[in-house]
Amino acid sequence: KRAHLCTNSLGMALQFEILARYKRARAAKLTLPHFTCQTPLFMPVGTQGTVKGLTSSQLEDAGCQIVLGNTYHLALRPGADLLEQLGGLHHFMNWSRALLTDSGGFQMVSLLHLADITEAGVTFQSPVDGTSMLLTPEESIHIQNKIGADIIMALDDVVKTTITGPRIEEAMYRTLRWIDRCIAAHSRPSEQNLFGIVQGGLDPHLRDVCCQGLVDRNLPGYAIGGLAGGEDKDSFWRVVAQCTAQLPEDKPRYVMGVGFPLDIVVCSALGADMYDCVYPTRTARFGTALIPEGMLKLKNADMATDVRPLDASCSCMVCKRYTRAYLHTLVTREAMGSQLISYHNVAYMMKLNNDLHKSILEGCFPQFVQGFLRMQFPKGN
Ligand code: PRF
Ligand code: ZN
Repeated sequence: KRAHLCTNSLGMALQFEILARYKRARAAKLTLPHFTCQTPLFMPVGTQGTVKGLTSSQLEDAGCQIVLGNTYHLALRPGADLLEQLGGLHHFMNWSRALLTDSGGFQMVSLLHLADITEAGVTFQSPVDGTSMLLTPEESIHIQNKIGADIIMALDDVVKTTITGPRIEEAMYRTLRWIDRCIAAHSRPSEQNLFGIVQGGLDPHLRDVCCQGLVDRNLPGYAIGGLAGGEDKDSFWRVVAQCTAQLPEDKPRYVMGVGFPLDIVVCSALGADMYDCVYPTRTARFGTALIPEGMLKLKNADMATDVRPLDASCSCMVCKRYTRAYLHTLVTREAMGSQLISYHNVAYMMKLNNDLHKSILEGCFPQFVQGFLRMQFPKGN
């Protein structure tokens, strides 16, 4: 059932066809080895080979096109060799659509404060037995080759955008040195697409050097990293705007760690195509549903007697079957509560993707953005 992809001499395993534009925004068809996707595209995070609370078939029903996995978590459990023996992550989780794995460094640094970055790679204390382990760019790529995702990410040196000084510059140049080690280590370029990651904090010069350096490597796609880490919105959007202007038109652009609906709409207007974040599923587990008006807190007492669906404009399984009152009763008491809200939230994000895609195709992107903003900010702020 694999899409036939023509692999060029540089070994790309994707096609990116822009179907329509509205100024900088693009609606595209992204053909990957396991699935043909529409952009703009949000990818739910399935850290351990599962998007928390949802089965593979529910993800499919909800319209999900790419699921994200993490190299670090999958390498610890079940382990890369075992995954490879069991037929790769697609087979293991019985997911026939596309997968993307992140390289692992960012997760180690953000989850384990024990992680230490040197030129060799990221050193960390194993949470299994406490021994010191080193994830090099080569090792990250070897593991990702075994996991078998459609898109694999380069190992990058990520620092918080809220710090300043020479560490930002060091991390950007190290990310550029590591990309060559990643490219050299990649053993399946005709089956898996290696994306480079732009770093450089909030410094336009460093972002410029990094974009240029990565574009010179002619990769199948590019990510904008190091954002969504507590910087103000203005700085965040400025970096995205600069990077999308410098990255090639004909390759997908992925803003990492971004999943607030408003950010997705703004970044898509700025020419970004792909996003991932734990937000929609994490906020569901805390009892919050995403709706066109913003956030609906199911724990609130006024939900107890509300017999409306979560979102009257949503046609997902949850909105067709259940009331807010029912979900209010389940939430935080029954696992099913967070599962149903997660399902709706993923469906909501997929509908947002689809609305963005369609509005760009139909030439009414500004009207869509206006309508979206009016719903989210009725008072105009
Ligand atoms: N790099 C990697 N993964 C990431 C990020 C990054 O910069 C972000 C943004 N902070 C989220 N996930 N490798
Ligand atoms: Zn719904």
